Amino acid sequence: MDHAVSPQAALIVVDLQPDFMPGGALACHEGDALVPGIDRLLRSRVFRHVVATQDWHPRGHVSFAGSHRGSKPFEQITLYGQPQTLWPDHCVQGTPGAALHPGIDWSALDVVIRKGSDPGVDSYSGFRENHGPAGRRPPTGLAGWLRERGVDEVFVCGLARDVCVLWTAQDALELGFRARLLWDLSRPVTPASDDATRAALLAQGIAIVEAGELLPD
Ligand code: VGL
Ligand code: ZN
Repeated sequence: MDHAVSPQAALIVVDLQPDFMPGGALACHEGDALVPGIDRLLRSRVFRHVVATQDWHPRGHVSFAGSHRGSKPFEQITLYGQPQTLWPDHCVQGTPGAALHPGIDWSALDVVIRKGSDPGVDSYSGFRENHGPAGRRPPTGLAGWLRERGVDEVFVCGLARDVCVLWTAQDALELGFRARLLWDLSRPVTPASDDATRAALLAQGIAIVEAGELLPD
């Protein structure tokens, strides 16, 4: 049967972890609404290559408001000369909130990229940390993993649409992959950001697609 997904395309499921869902430490708006759709997409086996990223911070991580005396969650500080949002403490290594979401059948998953493990650096994108020495952002190895498998196109879904999903799609494009964002299979931390997210994607040539376009009828 003919459908829209090339065998050289990968699905990247970003940070589908309980801490980003309602009741979690850093809940996204309707953050659990995408779980059945992502589960269905994984079970459909339309992607030959499937990656998950996992936000995976040590206790006391620099991005945590709790690590900065007198600071509150969602405040901005300057870190390495760049704005850094301070988040509620979240996705602490080994805690249930940091697990890959237990409501998903992960059996089609090929690889998990853990990120944000450096205590002093945040990592929104699955491809590169936010900061690094000499202005270079250290790679996670994901680009090489994809290239070695002949992948030239990625579809990004998960949480959060305005943070890690967006950064992952933008890095994918910058690193030479065609990139698309699965809008209905992502949700934002800040719903008011959606217009800006759409505009950024449009300006950069990252197509917005819906899961229904990928599944065979
Ligand atoms: C995320 C903020 C902090 C995300 C991760 O997954 O979008 N956002 N850490
Ligand atoms: Zn984080």
